[in-house]
Amino acid sequence: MSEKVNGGGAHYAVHWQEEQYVHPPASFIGQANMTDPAVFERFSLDNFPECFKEFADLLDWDQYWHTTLDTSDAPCWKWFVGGKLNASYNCVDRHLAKYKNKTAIHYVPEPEDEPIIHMTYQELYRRVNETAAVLRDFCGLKAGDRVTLQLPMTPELPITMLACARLGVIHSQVFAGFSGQACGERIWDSGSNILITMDAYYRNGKLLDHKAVGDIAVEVAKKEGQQVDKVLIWQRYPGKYSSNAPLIEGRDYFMNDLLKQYARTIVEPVSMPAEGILFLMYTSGSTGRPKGVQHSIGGYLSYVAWMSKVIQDIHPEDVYWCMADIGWITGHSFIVYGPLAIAASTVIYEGLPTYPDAGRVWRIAEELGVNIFHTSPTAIRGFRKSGPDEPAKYNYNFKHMTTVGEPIEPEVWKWYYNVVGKGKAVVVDTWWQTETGGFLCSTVPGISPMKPGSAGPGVPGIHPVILDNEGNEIPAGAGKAGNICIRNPWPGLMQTIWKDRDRYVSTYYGKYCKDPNSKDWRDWPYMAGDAAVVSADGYVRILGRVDDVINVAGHRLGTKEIESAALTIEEVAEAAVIAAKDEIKGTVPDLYVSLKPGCQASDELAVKISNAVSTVVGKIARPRNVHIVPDMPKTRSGKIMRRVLASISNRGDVGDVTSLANPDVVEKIRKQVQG
Ligand code: 6R9
Repeated sequence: MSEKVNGGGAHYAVHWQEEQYVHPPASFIGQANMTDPAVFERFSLDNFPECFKEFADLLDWDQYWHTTLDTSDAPCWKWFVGGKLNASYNCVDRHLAKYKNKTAIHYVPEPEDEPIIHMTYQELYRRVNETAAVLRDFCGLKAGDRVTLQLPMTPELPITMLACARLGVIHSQVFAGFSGQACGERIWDSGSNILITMDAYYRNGKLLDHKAVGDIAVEVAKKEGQQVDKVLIWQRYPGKYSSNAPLIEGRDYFMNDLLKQYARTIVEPVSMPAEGILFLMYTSGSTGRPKGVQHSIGGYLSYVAWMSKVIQDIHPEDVYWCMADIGWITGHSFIVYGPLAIAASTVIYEGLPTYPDAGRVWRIAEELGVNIFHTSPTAIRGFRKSGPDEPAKYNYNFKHMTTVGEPIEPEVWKWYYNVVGKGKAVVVDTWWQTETGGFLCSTVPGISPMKPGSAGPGVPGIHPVILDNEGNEIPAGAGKAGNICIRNPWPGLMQTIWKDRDRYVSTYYGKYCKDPNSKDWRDWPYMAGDAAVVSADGYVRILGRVDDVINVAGHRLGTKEIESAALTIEEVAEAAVIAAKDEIKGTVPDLYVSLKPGCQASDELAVKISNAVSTVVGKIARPRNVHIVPDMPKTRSGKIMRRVLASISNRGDVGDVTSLANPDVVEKIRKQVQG
């Protein structure tokens, strides 16, 4: 197991400074969308599941539902059964009457001499319709088909997602920074025969060739048995091709050319069942291939809309900036679907927060008048390091800030609050996952006080519980860590894993469901895979993953994926990756490998192994170090002791290793790594 946090009841000492409350300013409460503490009563388990009607009522339905929650196929929950709606209609069309001239998307390109685009709801409507026309009439796509997108951070990404949603087509967006190999596997798993990509995009001052990545993806998918018939290419500069990759006739098409035939075409939104599938989002699990997390239309959209309104506290007149990439769940839920469902103005930016300099983010905030800001601990640590005094130089005013993706140290939280927020903004620390669609734990900013380093209680409608390894509840305030579970299902929860119901059931319910035939939701606590402690006031502190997943800069990477990549190198006999502590990124992968007999360790070989990881998985998975060791520390039954390797990387205590099959190797590795 990689840096395993004990989820089975280890004692957790709470430091005094982690238990301080910080109260939201009156100026925030005065304008907040939700200030009534009765909301928690309204969403108590006594009112479950009917309380979630309040979520669904934020949407426009073509046909109202008859059953709030159907549990007959437990644990594949069906929400708002009988209801029909369209997600694209809810995010665009319905706002036109009131907001057609309001900005839907502010787009900030990386080169600072390129103009910022302020796309109105009317313009978004036109572009979504025309794109949907291409997908329907040129590609022949229809409801239920899957399409893989590997688009960078440009407006064409949300436009393409909404065009799919308009037709009931299931989109599967793969993070643009992922390798062609990783994208190809996801094309294959989802069974897409269309890939939508872009020729190039900017990052760190360079225009990266992205079409070439798509070509590899198509080849990989083909080898796996999935034919891609068409590759649609958006152009970073419409009318100009910014890639060196050759175009394949009859397969590759420029969107810009296709769209000409569909100018001003209106595509009627397809009325979809609430339980239809909106999108797939692949995420890393502990074993094997990444899993296609499957999200519904009605349940998911109503969940993210309510959370955007109540936890993000977005009003139509706000300028809201979530710095995540839309290729991750945070971007799907809290850049695109949630904010647009409630007629927000949402900011998208290309490139890095610190390029060309540490002032970029605050300059954008000032120029656009951003007042709600959303980012990750890794980004905050980076801001603090590269420009600790930078925010004060800019004239922006945040009233609300979010942190998401990994635990935030109380010290980092305080810098965020005092320096970025200038002591005037509330902070919500939102804990949730790809699988959960939207937030699980967070304070309600207009009601509850904040506690640095603690996500807070369950959001309204979410009832967390901490269980030990035997399934006993660890009471709040016991100071003991355990596995955090949610007692009840909720509308934003994934429907299943695409094509793999068994994996869905075993991963999230295998440990704690006592009766797999039960149709009662009370028998199916959802196990998140994180260790946590709850203090006496019900505030949850997340400690980290309990499975073989490494959280690098807020992104989930499966240790198995990284290790399999290392094993593609001929000389490598065994590979083990662990999470090493990092000042900025929280944790980063450290890779240990042993070689086949007769093979020699060398710097070149280490580089070759490292390159294999970035080619197969993606650059974000590149190991900090590749340690070529004489042998792996192993138990007598032959299991690699990743815990021991993690202690060596993190300069901690390796503990008692005398029961290992090869205790002597531990000291050799320690000397090699620590010097
Ligand atoms: C939204 C997102 C999920 C994993 C999750 C946990 C970690 C997310 C956190 C947090 C502490 C927070 N995580 N938010 N840990 N505090 N506020 O990040 O989804 O990419 O699926 O990752 O991230 O370990 O289990 P995803």
